[in-house]
Amino acid sequence: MCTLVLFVCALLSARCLWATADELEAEVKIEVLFKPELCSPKSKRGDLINVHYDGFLAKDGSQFYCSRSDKAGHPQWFVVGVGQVIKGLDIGMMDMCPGEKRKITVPSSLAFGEIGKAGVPPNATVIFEVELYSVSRGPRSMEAFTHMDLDKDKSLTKSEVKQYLKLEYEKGGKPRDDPFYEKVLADIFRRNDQDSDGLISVNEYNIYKHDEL
Ligand SMILES: [Ca+2]
Ligand SMILES: [Ca+2]
Repeated sequence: MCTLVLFVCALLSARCLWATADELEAEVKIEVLFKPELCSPKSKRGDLINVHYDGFLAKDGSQFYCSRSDKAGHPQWFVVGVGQVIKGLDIGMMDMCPGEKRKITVPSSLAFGEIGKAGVPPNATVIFEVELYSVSRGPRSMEAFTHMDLDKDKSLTKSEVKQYLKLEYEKGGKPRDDPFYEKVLADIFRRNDQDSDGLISVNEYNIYKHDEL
């Protein structure tokens, strides 16, 4: 049934764009390994999340990715639900709260496809073990942008984003040192500062519609 749906999509790609959300979700298997008693806030499309994830091949359990050792071992930041990670993770990390752990099984079509990547052969089903640390509500809302844009010049400098992150971490009772923030900022700017001018403009920031907008 799923295979058929994808096949039809390949033929009718325009329809596919509109029709697949529910169909795709059906293909990602989510097992909740741990859920905190107080499970809030829950991740939604457009939220900035901070997460550790380990990737394994379904066929033999071998590990191909570990965010604890790759990229200097700091948890990864990304905006969920907008294509910054493979589709299977975008789908599998919805409605997830800080502290929650999940095992997410993703078919190859929603992971690395027919080509694969280093450590992942073609057409491989992959499994991610994911631990979510934080959910920043609506980082793509203009309200959040205005809040971060301290000098109101409609663009975000690294120091403006840094102050925001510091506050977020301090609120969470986990202040960090400067090298930590520098790594996180480098990550955020690499993904979002598309013209590499060192600033995140309104357009660069607001390219995705948040559910609440
Ligand atoms: Ca500014
Ligand atoms: Ca820019």
